[in-house]
Amino acid sequence: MENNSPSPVPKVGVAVFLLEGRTVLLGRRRSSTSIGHNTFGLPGGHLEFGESFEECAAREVKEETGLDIEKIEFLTVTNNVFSEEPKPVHIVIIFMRAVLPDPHQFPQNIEPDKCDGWDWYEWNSDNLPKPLFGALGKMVQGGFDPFPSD
Ligand code: IPR
Ligand code: MG
Repeated sequence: MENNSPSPVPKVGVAVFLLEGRTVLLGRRRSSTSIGHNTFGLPGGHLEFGESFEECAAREVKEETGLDIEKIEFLTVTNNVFSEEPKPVHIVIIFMRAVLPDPHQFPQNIEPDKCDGWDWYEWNSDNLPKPLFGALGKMVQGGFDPFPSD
């Protein structure tokens, strides 16, 4: 029998704003086993035992898109309780940013069971796809800017 009771402890996720010009990489999530089904989210996933945030960011982006990244930097952290999900979960999400060493690399959809495909979107509320993954939507509403100020 399926267990729909909440996970007893919070998890840690790492999500990556992969920046190219004024755009970010987003994909529509397919989440039969995870959260945010049909919402557009950043590449990322769960922190593994012993990993640094930077290592997790690089691993998850590679696993999900085939892309190598560099200049990986911490941006912010959010505390997220997904109580309305089929399997409620509490995830602390570490948001990182990074860029491509080779801007001519194209993202591949390496995990089609988890994502419909990746594309680049301008980071403003008019041009972003909808619906956004919950935590990301709140950041847009709050005016969060993942781009460096210089
Ligand atoms: P996986 O590890 O399957 O990529 O998990 P995810 O994409 O559901 O990630 C969960 C944490 C996210 C929201 C940063
Ligand atoms: Mg993921």
